[in-house]
Amino acid sequence: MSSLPQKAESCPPALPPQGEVVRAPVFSASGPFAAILDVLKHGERFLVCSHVRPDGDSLGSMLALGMVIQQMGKHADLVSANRIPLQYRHLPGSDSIRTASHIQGAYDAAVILECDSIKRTHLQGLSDLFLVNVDHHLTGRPFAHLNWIDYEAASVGEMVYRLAQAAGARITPEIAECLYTTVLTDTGGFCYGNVRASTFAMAREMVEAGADPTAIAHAIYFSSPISKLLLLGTALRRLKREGRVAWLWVTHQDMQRTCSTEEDCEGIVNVALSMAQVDAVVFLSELSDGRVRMSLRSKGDFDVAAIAQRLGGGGHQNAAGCTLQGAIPQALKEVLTELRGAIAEWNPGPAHRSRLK
Ligand SMILES: [Mn+2]
Repeated sequence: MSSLPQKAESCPPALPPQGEVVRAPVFSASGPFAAILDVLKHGERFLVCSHVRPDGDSLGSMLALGMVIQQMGKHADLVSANRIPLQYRHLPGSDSIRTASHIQGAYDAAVILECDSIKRTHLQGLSDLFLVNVDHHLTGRPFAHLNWIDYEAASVGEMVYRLAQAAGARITPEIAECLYTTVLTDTGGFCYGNVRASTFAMAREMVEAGADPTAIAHAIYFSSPISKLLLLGTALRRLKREGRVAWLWVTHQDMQRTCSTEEDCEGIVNVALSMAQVDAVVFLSELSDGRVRMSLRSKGDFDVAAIAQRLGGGGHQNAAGCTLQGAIPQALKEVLTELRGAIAEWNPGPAHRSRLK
């Protein structure tokens, strides 16, 4: 990879307006945050993309960053390898996201959100560009020319918000809606272990800036097509529990029978996690190419990111995933071996122990 351009080091970061409470990294005189801001200030044309099968955080972050770049008087192309899932098509500007598998054209930089590698975007042609990596996954990696990975951020949208503030962007109702969505979805509706007081502070600021929490929650959580619920029913009939671990799955045939798509698999794993006395759940779905997609979820300090990573994937402590070759029985066997081992060795922290009874 080529070295960092000179101009990225030359300019100090913008200071936030006086009296405003902003987190420490914004004030850092050097480091990736300042360099990224500098790249945005000096460049003219940007590509903004995220991971394959985009979720609320990737889409909300892409759209918000695109709008911030536009406010800076610059051009941003938003590209995704997959179409936008139904529940996110209400997001302002969602029709400006182009679905493509190849990147063409000249850009001053490509900002890659929420990815641990170029590969995770499923986009060809990125490796020739100057790459900026903004991520918050435990399994995040410094694969780009500039890498800003903040494991503490509840969503990448929270990081985009910090960039927007430092760039002096106005948080319009449209940007607020996109950023609120990133926090809502990446915390599982303010339920996961990544929720901090600062998460609510940001949510509040987004609502004050014009985000409508009821309308957003309605569009995301109460607008499922019937195919999704029929698929959920199929998965729940297969639900198995063994101690603190539970699992369920759907085949490609199930999806055909219920007229559902891979998109409809989203969220099934969380329904299983709602079970009492279960701390880890895996949901498996057969992809059209014969591979098996796995979604892992956990409660408290039980870490499924480490398990996903051992199987070639990644993610967060409470939400992770990977894709395996082969059939469901084999994939299930592999992941259960990992889960059983990890549960047996797990030493829950005090907060979790009180809930184990
Ligand atoms: Mn995220």
